[in-house]
Amino acid sequence: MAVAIVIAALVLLSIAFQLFTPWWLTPLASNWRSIDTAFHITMWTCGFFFVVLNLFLAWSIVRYRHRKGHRAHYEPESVTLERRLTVWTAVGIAALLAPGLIAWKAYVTVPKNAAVFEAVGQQWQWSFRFPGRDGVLGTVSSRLVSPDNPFGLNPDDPYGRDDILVESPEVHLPRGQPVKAILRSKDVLHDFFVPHIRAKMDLVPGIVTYFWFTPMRTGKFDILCAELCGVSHYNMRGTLVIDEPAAFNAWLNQQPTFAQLLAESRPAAAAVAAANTAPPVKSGT
Ligand SMILES: [Cu+2]
Repeated sequence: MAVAIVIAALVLLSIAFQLFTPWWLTPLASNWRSIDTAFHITMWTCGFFFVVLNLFLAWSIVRYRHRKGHRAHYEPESVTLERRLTVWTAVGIAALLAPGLIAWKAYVTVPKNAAVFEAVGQQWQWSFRFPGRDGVLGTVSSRLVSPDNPFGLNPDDPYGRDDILVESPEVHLPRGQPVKAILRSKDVLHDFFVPHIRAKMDLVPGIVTYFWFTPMRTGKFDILCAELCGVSHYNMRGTLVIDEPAAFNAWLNQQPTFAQLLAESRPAAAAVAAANTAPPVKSGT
């Protein structure tokens, strides 16, 4: 009997927690209402069956408790019952997965007019790349990553010369413009997550992943890494700033291109090389 009361209390507490929790979805800042819809369908369906099944369990414990003169009916197998359970479970899971698949297809079907940016993850920071005037991101290789070329851009690829490199965890995007996010990792698994955008996708070393979204309102939103990626994983944060298009263009124009960074790093590299080859200065005693 006590177990039945505990189960019923757990159901009531769970319902109360759902109704009064302060931890709910952040206000939506993108076009992905379909992801919220899929989330709500899943949550209310699971919630309904959670309540019904647990109350049925509590009722069964009371109804079929041990009493003198009552004997349990022993039935180890019931083919009919198992068949019904299998069929209805399959129908239930398919019904739960279907809306998610529809939302997912829309999430990775990039519209033709989408702009592009790249988010690069490494332990434990974000950096970003835009394609520059030609609209095409230059080719990259992890073999080319160095302190002077942190993005691993191919210096011989003309498409990469005008690429705009943002070596800071703050990235800006224009409001109202569909954008394709291309995701790349330099080391381990990371996950690009902006809760307000409903954007979440793994960065997998060796492959490039992507999704798209349209920012719908201006503001500052947290970028998080949602994949446990090492000791400073908790600190792998960034900021997504959604600007009006004019303010976005002004910000983008202030960021350096790969060609500019190369021109800056070459004299510096030459100076370092010259310093290394100079004879060591003797201490004067
Ligand atoms: Cu990470």
